[in-house]
Amino acid sequence: MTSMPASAAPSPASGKSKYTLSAKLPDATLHKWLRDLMLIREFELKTMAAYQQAKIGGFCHIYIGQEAVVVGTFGAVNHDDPVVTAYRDHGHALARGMSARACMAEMFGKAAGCAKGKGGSMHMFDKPNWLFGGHGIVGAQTALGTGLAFAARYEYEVLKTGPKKVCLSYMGDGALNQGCFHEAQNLAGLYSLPVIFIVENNGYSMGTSIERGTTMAHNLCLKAAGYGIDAIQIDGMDVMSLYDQFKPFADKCRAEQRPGFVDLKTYRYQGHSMSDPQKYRTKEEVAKFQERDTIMTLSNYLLNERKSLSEAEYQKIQADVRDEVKDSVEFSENAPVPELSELYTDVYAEPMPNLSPSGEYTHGAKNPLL
Ligand SMILES: Cc1ncc(C[n+]2csc(CCOP(=O)(O)OP(=O)(O)O)c2C)c(N)n1
Ligand SMILES: [Mg+2]
Repeated sequence: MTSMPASAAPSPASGKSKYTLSAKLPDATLHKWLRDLMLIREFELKTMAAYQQAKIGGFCHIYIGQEAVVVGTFGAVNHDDPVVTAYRDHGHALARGMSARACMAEMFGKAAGCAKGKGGSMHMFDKPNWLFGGHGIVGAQTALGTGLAFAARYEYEVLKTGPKKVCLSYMGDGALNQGCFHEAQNLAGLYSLPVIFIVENNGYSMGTSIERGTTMAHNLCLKAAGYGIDAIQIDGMDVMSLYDQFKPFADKCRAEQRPGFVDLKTYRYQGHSMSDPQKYRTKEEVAKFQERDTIMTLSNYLLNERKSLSEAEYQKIQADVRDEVKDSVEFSENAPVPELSELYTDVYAEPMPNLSPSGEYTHGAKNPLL
């Protein structure tokens, strides 16, 4: 699967744009979105190739088809709004600003990787870019997202050290059934925490379709209603219309410091992981979603409707992202593995005895929460 050349895109039906907020964004922003989408796609294609050559080990889940989700939702929030996600996380890392080198080297198990080569594909972490992982336990990250939102609201309201933030907590549709997620929603609703649970609803949890796995699959928003959480359903295949719907919702969650829930309909073109015979769906079903591919739709809009991008500029972006990803593979191949001594570091965050009743840490620092 390659990103489709713009020339293959159908002509727009009419001269009038169907987009609202996103159409008002500067050319540079939309061109950057296109580049990010194409970078993620190219990165994933080369990841698959490296995996097949056994240069990458462990579990590996490809994001192709879902790229619009991260590009459109990140575009609607600030860079210092915290983000946490599940294991299908390469796209989140790249769209947040992690270098292709740090992301690829992590999968190659090299010391230059974002988690020093100790995490692999499922554990992309990037503190400067406010990405708090990459987590392999289905649903577990929803509790972390709720905690990040608690911290953000505490900093804003109590400590008065930060701006009003909103935390984006991504999850797969399979996580809807995890107890942890329901506890997280309950606390978020009860304490009014600014966390947006974004369900990347690609229709399948491994080989189980959403209809076979969860109640009210036709209207997931009803699940959030039980926790007093506002919810919306968004088509996540087209980055611009996704942004148009998500932006006001995220703004409201930030302004009111309230949680939100988004049923974001998307689709993965590849299998669940690198070893998936995909017996549970048809080629026709995959093709139906590919007809609405976001790279095709956005490049078509920029080339033919908005006319802000030339065919040559489009080709240049394609060549640039190919170079960037090729460089990341070469870099990762040649980079050193972690030192043996690294086996014993980063195992525990910072081992520390319990807090003393007086509110002092045993090493002397005052606990700010007491
Ligand atoms: C608690 C837990 N149970 C089971 C698994 C095994 N498992 C790994 S991925 C996965 C499917 C999750 O699907 P979904 O949440 O829809 O995410 P997607 O792969 O579609 O992005 C399962 C069941 C796990 N990692 N954690
Ligand atoms: Mg899924």
